[in-house]
Amino acid sequence: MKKKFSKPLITTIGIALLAIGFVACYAPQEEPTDLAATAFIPKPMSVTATAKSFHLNDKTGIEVQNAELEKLGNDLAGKIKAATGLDPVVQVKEESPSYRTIYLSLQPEAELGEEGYQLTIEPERIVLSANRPVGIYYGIQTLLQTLPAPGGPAHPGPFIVPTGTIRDMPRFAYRGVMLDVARHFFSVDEVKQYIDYLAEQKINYLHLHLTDDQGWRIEIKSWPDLTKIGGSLEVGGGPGGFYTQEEFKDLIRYAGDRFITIVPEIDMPGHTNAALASYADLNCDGKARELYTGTEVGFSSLCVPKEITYQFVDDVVREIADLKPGPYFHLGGDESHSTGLPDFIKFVERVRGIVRSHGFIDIGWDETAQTALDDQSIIQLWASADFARKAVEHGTKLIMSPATKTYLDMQYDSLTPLGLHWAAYIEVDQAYEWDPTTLFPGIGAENILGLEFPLWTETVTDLKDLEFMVYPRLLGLSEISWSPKEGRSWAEYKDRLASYIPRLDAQGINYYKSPKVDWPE
Ligand code: TNX
Repeated sequence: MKKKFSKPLITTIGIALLAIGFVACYAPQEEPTDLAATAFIPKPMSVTATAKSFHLNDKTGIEVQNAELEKLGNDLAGKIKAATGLDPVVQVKEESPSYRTIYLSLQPEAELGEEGYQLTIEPERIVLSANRPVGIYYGIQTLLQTLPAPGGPAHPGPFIVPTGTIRDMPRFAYRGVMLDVARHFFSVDEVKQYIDYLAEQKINYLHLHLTDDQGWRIEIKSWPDLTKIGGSLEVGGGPGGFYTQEEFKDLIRYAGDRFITIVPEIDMPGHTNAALASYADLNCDGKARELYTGTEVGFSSLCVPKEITYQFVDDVVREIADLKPGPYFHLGGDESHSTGLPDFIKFVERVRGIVRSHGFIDIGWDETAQTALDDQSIIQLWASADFARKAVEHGTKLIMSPATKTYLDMQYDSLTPLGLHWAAYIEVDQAYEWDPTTLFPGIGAENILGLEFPLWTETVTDLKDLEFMVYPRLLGLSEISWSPKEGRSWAEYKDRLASYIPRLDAQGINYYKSPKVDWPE
């Protein structure tokens, strides 16, 4: 017997089919994605992929939970525009976020600490939460790595963001780089460009080596000849330069907007020829030195017995303190080969007192661990594990900059056109395959405040040179300072690095094409 369908049933089936068709046409095409396969550098603490996608398109807006986050929302909008051409609208929205938005919110979660964040990407929305704005800032850097790099080729979109959850926080509190602006001067704009790059890797300190034998680079109003004379040249005899105090404040602000703190260094008592050439009184014999444009070290010293030396140091530290750079002041103290050891100790101890009297925490190169230390100072290890071990006996914390691993001025190999090799040749794999907590017996995680990657500039003259020495090593070094140690391997990292490289290309960064990496075509 032929069964007849009732009319209402046919109608219902028809509507159902229409609805399925509608959903099939209008639901976003769900291509499988893998958030865990994204080439994040530094690698987040944990990534859980859910194999769907968020479509970033011209309907996507940015919502922020309160006015405090509006600036970060605008930053993110600007970065999305640079990466995709889209122009998302930013709105404050206290309650639950709308569909198709990227939502930034501050949510207390003790486990994520001061700088951590959680990024939850679902097809409907992206939620970025953290305890503090700095965590939101770092989450933004991670999110941006799921999108094309700024400056890349035009792309109509939608931009597919793989879904899942990222929970992330840094391994070390101090993640720094040092730039020597004394051997070769770098302009405010060049330093700002470097700061922009550093922010992408969640670096939070920029140590500026402001003075050396070849140049004095910061205006000190009570000692104007420091820059007038001492700032006039650089290595090789070029015109040098210096930052006015206004320019320096501008740099502090610019870095601060990117959650980067400037650490000023005035290197003393050695590495001071530029000051000794500017003021005859600072010399023990009362005679001004000639300006110096070579690259030798260890020949200059402030005059330890003279009282004017400490008046000078006090004026310099006070004027820099007035610019409010941040909590740290680096007093140098390296390679003071023409200062006798008793004088060196006397000098560093007195200068440390001056630095502290202006409210700073003092940092010194590892030689300064030969003085009477306490747990308030910070020692920067560059050459001597013995000095560093002496420091940790007093509870002093370390910034780890072992020259054999972290010196960005070391050549990659013997053919590298720039750089030095007195410490080592440092190939891209060697800069990555080490750990600060196991490198030296007697120095462990509990002694380490963080890491810093110095670029000395005897051979580095401009931003393109800088990029070549810094990239790609900085990427791996930043990962050592940010990401968990567990599971780190060169074999895994080198493919991720290769996948990350188009981001450097898109930004026009001049990086070293190491034979250790299979570069993308
Ligand atoms: C040693 S590292 C120095 C610098 C040089 C550098 C060159 C350190 C604390 N002092 O004066 O520029 O080597 O690699």
